[in-house]
Amino acid sequence: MNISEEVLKQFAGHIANAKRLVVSTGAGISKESGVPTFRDAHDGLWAKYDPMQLATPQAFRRNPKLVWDWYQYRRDLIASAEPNPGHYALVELEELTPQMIIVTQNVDGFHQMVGSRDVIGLHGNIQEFKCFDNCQGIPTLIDIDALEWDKESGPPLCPYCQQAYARPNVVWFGEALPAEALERAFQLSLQADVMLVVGTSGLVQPSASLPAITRRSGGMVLEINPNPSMITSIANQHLMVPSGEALPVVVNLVRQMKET
Ligand code: BV8
Repeated sequence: MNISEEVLKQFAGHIANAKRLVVSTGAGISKESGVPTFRDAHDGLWAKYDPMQLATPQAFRRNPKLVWDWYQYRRDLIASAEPNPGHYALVELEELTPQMIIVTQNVDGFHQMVGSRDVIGLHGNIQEFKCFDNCQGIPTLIDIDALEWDKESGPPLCPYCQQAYARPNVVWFGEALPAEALERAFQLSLQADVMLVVGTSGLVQPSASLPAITRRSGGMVLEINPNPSMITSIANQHLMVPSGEALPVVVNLVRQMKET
């Protein structure tokens, strides 16, 4: 990693001194697990589709099988992938900084899988399913493993209303984020003295506004992303390194600083 020890120590020092640390993650933290990010070109059959055109209620209404199959493809990708050293480093960081919270845009469930204790999922969970009409309340969760249906035909019908289809329990473009999760994320961003932003392009709102909230309320924004993003211009410091490499090194320095 061609970053000087001095720069790394400065970056880690801000985190070691944080009193109210929020870590905001995007698809980039799962890239080294082999899970393509939203902006990556998907391969094969899905290469010709733009995720932005598929992750919408309109797309699902228009062609439920196409959208259902795309999510099945992504669930298969996630099932064959493993959390990477970046996810595990955040578990260690949580042990060093107990009040740390992770706010993630990701739907792959990797933070929860590796044992991060306090994770706010802003965009839902690709492994969960609900009734498209939320016929029993918001959300009407469905256990599709308990259902029998012709898997080639696309989504099963909701077993409760038998009218609407089952759909992934994720937030689509044009849909509101879960109110409680979003409110908590806003409050935490307001109160944070340090927000560590890892692997997000900062393009998707309202999640992308969280670092600016921290900055505006006097907090510090630190970024880990091998590329510039929409967050970079408001970051106090930016490590242009893949998170799977950077996070273990930074967290190890934080540990040394806290132990001295
Ligand atoms: C809403 C779940 C309102 C589904 C996703 C202003 C305010 C509010 C809304 C809007 C607004 N402007 C526009 C909108 C509408 C829209 C929006 O933001 N559009 C954008 C694109 C212009 N927002 C919405 O529709 C949101 N809804 O606001 O509703 C409302 C209110 C009340 C009532 C009704 C409606 C809903 C947005 C949520 C969409 N769902 N996911 C699914 O996954 O299928 S978003 C999805 O895309 C992901 O969850 C993720 O959030 C996003 C992708 O972003 P990233 O995670 O950043 O990933 P990306 O690929 O972009 O970038 C990856 C980064 O990683 C890159 O920077 C790369 O350099 C970096 N990287 C690569 N390798 C590594 C790495 N980093 C570290 N290490 C590496 N190795």
